Amino acid sequence: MAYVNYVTKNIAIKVVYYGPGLSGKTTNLRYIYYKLEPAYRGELVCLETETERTFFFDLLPIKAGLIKDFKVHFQLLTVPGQVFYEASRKSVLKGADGIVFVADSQLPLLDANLESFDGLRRNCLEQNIDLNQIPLVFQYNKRDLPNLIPVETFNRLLNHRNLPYIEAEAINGRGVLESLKEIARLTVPVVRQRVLGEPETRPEVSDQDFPPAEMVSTLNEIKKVTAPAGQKKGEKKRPEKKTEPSSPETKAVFPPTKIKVQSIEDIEQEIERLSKEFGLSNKK
Ligand SMILES: Nc1nc2c(ncn2[C@@H]2O[C@H](COP(=O)(O)OP(=O)(O)OP(=O)(O)O)[C@@H](O)[C@H]2O)c(=O)[nH]1
Ligand SMILES: [Mg+2]
Repeated sequence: MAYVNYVTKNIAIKVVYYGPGLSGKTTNLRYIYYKLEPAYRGELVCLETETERTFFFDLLPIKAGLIKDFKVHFQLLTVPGQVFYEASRKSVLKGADGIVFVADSQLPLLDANLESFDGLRRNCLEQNIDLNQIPLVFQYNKRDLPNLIPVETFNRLLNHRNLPYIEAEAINGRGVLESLKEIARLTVPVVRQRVLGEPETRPEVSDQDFPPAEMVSTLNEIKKVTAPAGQKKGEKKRPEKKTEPSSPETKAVFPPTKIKVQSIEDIEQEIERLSKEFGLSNKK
C-alpha cells in the first residue's frame, strides 16, 4: 500500500521487479537510472554479492510528478532471483503497489520463469497481496537472443489476466521505460482511489502525466536507443560495463552506489537515508 505523508504531501509508490535469476531486473533499474535526469531520481543502491548478483535488493527512488498537490515518488526495487534468496524476495514484496515480472525469454529457461511466477504467487499470498488484483506488467526480456519463448506461450502460461506485456532488450534499453510507464499507468489510478478516495472511474494517468515531459530527454529518443554496432552479443566487453546502457550521454553520470551488505540494519539505514532525501520516511 502506497505510503502517504499528508504533512509533506508526498506519496511513495512501491514497484517491485520480480523474476528468475539473471532475467535482467537489475539491468532495468540501471537503465532507468542512466536515462533519467538526476533531478528526477535518487541514487541507485545495489546490494550485491561479490559476483554482482543481487543479494537483497536494488533500490531506485524516482520522482514522478503530482497527484493533486501530492508529490509522487516511485520506489523501484528488484528482488534477488537466485532460488536460495526466497526470504529476501518475500520481504521486498511486502507492501508492493505494483509488480513488473521480468521473464527471461530464452527457451531453456521456460521452467525457471514458471517456477519464479509460482514463487511470486506464493509470496504474494503470504504478504496478503492479491495477485489477481495488484497492478502487474509482464516484461519478456532478452528478445535480442536466439531460441526464444514465443510471446503467445508466455501470455498463455503467465498472463491469465490479459495484462500489458512488453517485449524487451533491457541490456539495450528497449522496453525498459515502456514497462515503467505501463506499471505507472496501472498503479497511479489505484493509489488515487485508495489513498485520496477518488473514484475508480477516473481516467487512467495520461502520457502527459507520466513520465513528466522533462524527466527524460524525450520518449521518442529513448525508443530509438539500440546497441551500437561495436557492442553486439558475443563480442568482448569489459565485464564491469556489461549491464550499462550504451548511449553516449550515460557516460557523464556517476555509477550506481554499490553496497556490500553487513547486516539488515545497514539496509534499513540506507532506505531511511534515501527516503529522507525524497522528503519521505519509511515508517509505515
Ligand atoms: N542478451 C541480453 N542480456 C541481458 C539482457 N538484460 C540483461 N542481460 C544480461 O543478463 C545478466 C543478468 O542481468 P541482471 O540484470 O543482473 O539480472 P537480475 O535479474 O538482476 O539477476 P539476479 O539479481 O541474480 O536476480 C547480465 O549479464 C545482463 O547484462 C537482455 O535484454 N539481453
Ligand atoms: Mg539483480
